[in-house]
Amino acid sequence: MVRISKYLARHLRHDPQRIGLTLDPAGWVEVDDLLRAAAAHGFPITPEELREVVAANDKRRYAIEAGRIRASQGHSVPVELGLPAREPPEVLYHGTVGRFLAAIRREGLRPMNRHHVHLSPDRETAGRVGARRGAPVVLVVAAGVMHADGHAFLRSDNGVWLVERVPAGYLRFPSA
Ligand code: HQG
Repeated sequence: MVRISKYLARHLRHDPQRIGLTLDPAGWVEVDDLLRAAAAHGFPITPEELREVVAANDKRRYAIEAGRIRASQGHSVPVELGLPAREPPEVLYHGTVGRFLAAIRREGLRPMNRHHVHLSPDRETAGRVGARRGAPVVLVVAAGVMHADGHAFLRSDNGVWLVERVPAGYLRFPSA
């Protein structure tokens, strides 16, 4: 399951051309085309396996609709997910690691290789995101104030909050 999920992430978020796929402007591709392309490139996936990965994925990374599939967020290729802008909660969280803090204090949060900065609705989730890279550090984002100042917030289908950047002034860093 994890292997298939990573394969989907690679080809639905980052490198569809590698297996000859083209995503539509909103990131969708026909399920049949995906399965054919994967098989032709030495990674056969059955329709049952695909359904299971999509349904069982704890983070709901992928959505299937009307015979098509897309990644819910996290793209590096240009896609327009068509998510409505919404009012965020007063506070959101970002999980990172200590070695990035000096740059983040200087530049704020930047999307790096993705389209957006990813923010979590709670500390625990942010902690897990940070822990992918080492001892997690959780930053508190003054999302309500940012929104009032005119920054647009989107929420992906799987509950991740997305924003273009977070200027350092809206961040609270842990003391010590
Ligand atoms: C850091 C996973 C230096 C930022 C997770 C992060 C999430 C800076 C890294 C989702 C910086 C980017 C996203 C700056 C930000 N200077 N470093 N100015 N601004 N950073 O992976 O938020 O498994 O692109 O703190 O669970 O870690 O893909 O973002 O450490 O939901 O579904 O640069 O990815 O979900 O890393 O993770 P990422 P992220 P999936």
